[in-house]
Amino acid sequence: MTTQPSSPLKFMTLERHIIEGEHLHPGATGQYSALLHGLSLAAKLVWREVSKAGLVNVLGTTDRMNISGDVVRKLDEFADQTIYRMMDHLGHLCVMASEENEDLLHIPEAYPSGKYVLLYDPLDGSSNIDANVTIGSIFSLYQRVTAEKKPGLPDVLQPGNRQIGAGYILYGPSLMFVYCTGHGVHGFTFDPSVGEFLLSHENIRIPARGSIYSMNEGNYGRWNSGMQRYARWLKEPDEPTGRPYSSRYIGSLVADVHRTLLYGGMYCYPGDSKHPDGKLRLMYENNPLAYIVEQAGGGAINGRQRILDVVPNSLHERSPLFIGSAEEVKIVQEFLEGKR
Ligand code: FDP
Repeated sequence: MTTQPSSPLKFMTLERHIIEGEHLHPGATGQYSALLHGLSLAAKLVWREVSKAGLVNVLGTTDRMNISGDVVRKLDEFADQTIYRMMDHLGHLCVMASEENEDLLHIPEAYPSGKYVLLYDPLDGSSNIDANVTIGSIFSLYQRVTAEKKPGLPDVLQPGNRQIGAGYILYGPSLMFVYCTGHGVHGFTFDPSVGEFLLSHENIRIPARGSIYSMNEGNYGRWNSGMQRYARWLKEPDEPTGRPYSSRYIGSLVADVHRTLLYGGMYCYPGDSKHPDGKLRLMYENNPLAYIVEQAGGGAINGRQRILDVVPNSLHERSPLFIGSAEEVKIVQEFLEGKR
């Protein structure tokens, strides 16, 4: 006997999803879609390298330090160059900036220039690479704002609320592409047997509350009193508020935020007495992740204001980050403001 599925199976590839998204914007030229397609291709190329990391000579460090003073690992460099080379000749970008490079990344003169701007963190969590722990790439898209022939810093130094799209790629047990262009946050899992990203997480909504917290508590002694009170509060037993919360800290921001997006909870990387602005980079990490989490119904602040409203001063500036479920963000904010 043959059985019919009760509803037709719907396979949504990333490519089709991007094109359907384009149809929501009458007059769209397809340039923006081409950018997302380019990024998904770069993801596959980086994944190919990451997935054989223990087998070929791609683990370990180069002899370079990046602008932030971190040692550049071989895979950092590979991911950085792969994303740049994938995106430089499409004709849709006017300029790029990457966490690994001190200055703006201009489009070679031989290629046409477009109206979009790409910022990216090629390999986030890279200190985890050699231990085969989930890492990722993060990207952020803006529209060009300058009119001169050559694009410049104002095109890149835009507040996060001007983003027109953002996403991340997770190199974990499976390869995932999560993106948002203002119409929901959608996750795609790569199916190696067909070579396609398939929709696996449609319209992700972050739970309003959560019971997981994620932070590097090794820094506790350097936190201010509000942050220390909050960290103690999370661990106090209290049934009505579901405490103590569980602690989870991978140490790859993109993976910690992905878990927070799916399960709810709170991720914090505060400033401390040694590093008042914390560790994370506003333009390459905080802004794109804040855009995604807000679009999924959550929140993201730097302790004083909404991350997306921060006006950036420099390409590589750092900023504290408190990101997660909407209710949890309110609670941490109260602690930081001394109201608890
Ligand atoms: P990494 O240095 O390994 O690239 O911003 C970079 C980052 O990792 C984040 O991905 C991660 O969450 C954070 O640093 C970890 O910092 P700590 O080691 O201070 O916890």
